[in-house]
Amino acid sequence: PRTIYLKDYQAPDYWIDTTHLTFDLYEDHALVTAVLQMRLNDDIGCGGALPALVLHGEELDLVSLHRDGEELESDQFQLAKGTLTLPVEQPRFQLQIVTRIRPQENTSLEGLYKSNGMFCTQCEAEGFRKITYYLDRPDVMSVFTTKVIASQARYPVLLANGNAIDQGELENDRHYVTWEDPFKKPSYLFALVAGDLECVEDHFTTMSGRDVTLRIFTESHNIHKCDHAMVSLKKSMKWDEEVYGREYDLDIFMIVAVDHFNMGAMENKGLNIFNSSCVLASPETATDATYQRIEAIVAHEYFHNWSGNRVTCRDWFQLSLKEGFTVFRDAEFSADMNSRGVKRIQDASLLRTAQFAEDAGPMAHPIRPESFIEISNFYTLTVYEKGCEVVRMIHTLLGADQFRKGTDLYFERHDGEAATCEDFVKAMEDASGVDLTQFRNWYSQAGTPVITVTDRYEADTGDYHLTIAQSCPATPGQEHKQPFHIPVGLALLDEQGELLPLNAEGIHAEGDKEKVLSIKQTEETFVFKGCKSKPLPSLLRNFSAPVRVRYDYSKDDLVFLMKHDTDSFNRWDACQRLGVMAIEQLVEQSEQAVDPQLVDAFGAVIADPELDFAVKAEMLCLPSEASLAEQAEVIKPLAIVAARKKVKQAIAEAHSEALLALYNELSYERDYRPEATDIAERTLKNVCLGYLAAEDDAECLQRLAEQYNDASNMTDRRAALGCVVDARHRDERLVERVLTDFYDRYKDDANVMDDWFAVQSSSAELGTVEKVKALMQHDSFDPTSPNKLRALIGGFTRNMTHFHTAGGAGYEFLADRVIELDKQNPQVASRVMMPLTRWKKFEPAASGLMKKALQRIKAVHDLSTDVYEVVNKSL
Ligand code: BAL
Ligand code: ZN
Repeated sequence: PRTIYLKDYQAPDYWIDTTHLTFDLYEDHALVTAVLQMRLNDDIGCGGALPALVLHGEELDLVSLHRDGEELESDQFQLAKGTLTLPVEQPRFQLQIVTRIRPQENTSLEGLYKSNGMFCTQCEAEGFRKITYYLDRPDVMSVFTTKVIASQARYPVLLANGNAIDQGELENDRHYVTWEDPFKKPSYLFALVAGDLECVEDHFTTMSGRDVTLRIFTESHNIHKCDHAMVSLKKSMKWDEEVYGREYDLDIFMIVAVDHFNMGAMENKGLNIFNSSCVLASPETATDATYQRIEAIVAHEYFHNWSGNRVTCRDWFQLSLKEGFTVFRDAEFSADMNSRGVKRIQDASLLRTAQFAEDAGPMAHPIRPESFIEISNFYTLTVYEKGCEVVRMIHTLLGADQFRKGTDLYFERHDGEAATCEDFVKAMEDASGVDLTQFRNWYSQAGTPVITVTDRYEADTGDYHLTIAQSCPATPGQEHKQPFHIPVGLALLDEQGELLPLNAEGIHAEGDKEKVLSIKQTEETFVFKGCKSKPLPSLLRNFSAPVRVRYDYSKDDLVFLMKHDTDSFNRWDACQRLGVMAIEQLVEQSEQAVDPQLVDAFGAVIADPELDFAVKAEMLCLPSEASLAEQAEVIKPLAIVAARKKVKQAIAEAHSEALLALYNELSYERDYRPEATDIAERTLKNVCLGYLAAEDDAECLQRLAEQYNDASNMTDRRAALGCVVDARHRDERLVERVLTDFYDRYKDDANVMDDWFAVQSSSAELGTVEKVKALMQHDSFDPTSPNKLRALIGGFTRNMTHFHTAGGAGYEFLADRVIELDKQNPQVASRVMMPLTRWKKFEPAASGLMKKALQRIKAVHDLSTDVYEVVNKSL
């Protein structure tokens, strides 16, 4: 396989002005006719001779090829693996290409395929080349017209991008619909759907008064689960007008839910295709977390209409241009719709747990990678979530008003174009006058920077010296890094816990109590005047940059911040730090007692009457196993699980009365609403339930069974199920009973069944490798469904107890699945193998066996580029 480099980017030799597609869909194949108006790119110097045209194409049967109406014989063009090359005689010409494809046999779920009897597409990043020969690259933007022809009885609904302009009936019970998308777009935004679907319809009036029809399509049995997505869509449309001044541009906006989908959702112009798990919800079948995820993803895909579709990416190295920006947009939207503090905590927590791990692993890459073998491997937390943080830092450094001027300028300059990350940063700079020269290092350098903070107080002068030093560990191919431009949110707390005015030279707006320091040097010192005693710094407030902070906080300091800090994120972070300290201590010396200071501090959080429920729930969650693993020098999986469990039990036992009182206070009957206040109460209630389940108390099983049985919504039922499965004094019969009951209730709901598999495979009690193997044979398990694979296998790889402690059997099981899956769906295969790539961080007993499993995968002949790249980079 070939490595592709950003530095080798060249503009295409030809443009495609218009693309007319006709799809004739049959039960065993589809015929695709593409009529392309081609034009030489005048900007490339070709010295008189016209360059040959090289089109991308994979897994296609070429039926015929015409150039300007004349059929080309097979000796007039060359077909090679992945390309079709033909000579060109005129700077403008028309191509007509007919290909035969087999959507029914397409298991990679890239291009055109079938899911539950319906035809659908996924073209990002390079799936369009499995539909027809084309210049399948994002800088080639074309106006598409699509005619879809199929059996009227089987596929009454025929959809494609844009507005429907024609439809009619044909012979043999066939019918057609023609769609026209007036906006130029790259092929990765193409979409088609044909199926027996129902839809819910609504309308939105845009800020200029245009009426837009909104439709969400799904199979008829799920039609009652579309309301939340529709509400979310309308909120998103309004928010984008209010916050960014961006209006929707077509007459219709459609979402289609499909069960078999590699990603969460896809922003195809006017026709978003969603993994059904990210669109369908009812109180009985979806948890609060699912409701919130749906709101966020509907918004994300909708926001792409501007940040991604109207302005797209020049090449795939620029993926973060659309993804980082759009994640930032959806995160701000969710913060506005829900609890801003909790949204920030959850996003920062995900970044620190999973993206920091990526940065520290063999696949580490900058948010704008410099090379790749397979672009599908770069739809990563780095490109998306760290990319979002980079955009957020620009927002922080510029301020909201200048940032908005920057986005206006960016959209104005690049509407209808394929742009680069550099174009985005330049627009921000030009609109605001803020110099972002050094800031660009965030785009080109991988790794998680570390800021090390030291301080000194001079009692006689009242001066407080704060020194911030930065460094960044080496990452593959990047030994030494240039310093980053880092916004560091800061406040200083006095002995009473009040914020002090920040009076220091070089800091504008003296007297402010909160400040974002703009750090550019390897080391910088600030001297704050007039401090009556040594202040306690609150650092990186609101997680102002994606960095690690090293400051020598004592436990007393952390308890103080938990109580007094006005920044929700730092208050939560103080809890996490204290939790990490206590658990790490037990990982090293398991026989020690649990730190009483931590137990008391958690008691104070439980009892705090002032604390907002949503933040309280977050603060009471101990650091996750994954987060503890990320922060460990050497990962000792079993010791982490045991230590965390011991701490949780100690908190539960010490505060059982208070936890029960809070649980009871929050357990009252109410109709389900996915509103922030209700979600906060349910979350806190179920956090309490989790602690109560860790108690040495026979009543607890009774309570779990009651909550499970009486739950009026999935959030409460699912929380109880999780607790029953992993309760301290499990009752095997109760476990069996609730799992069977859950199955019986929801067996017809594919998305809930995903969770039924995940709850078992991820369980420290149930999820043995034998159990997972048995579940793979279950009637409800579908090995062709990415959701099922992610639930069962992904759940198992998150299961620290059984994945890592079966004498290597867990790793061998995963290697077998990867090898098997690679033939079927390389994208999913490459994803599920990721946990093995972290082998170097594990204690020797695990590490050697993980490596062996990777070596076995590497030895397989004919690996996909997806798996090949990951396995080779990790060994
Ligand atoms: N573009 C792939 C799916 C998403 O990020 O929206
Ligand atoms: Zn996206």
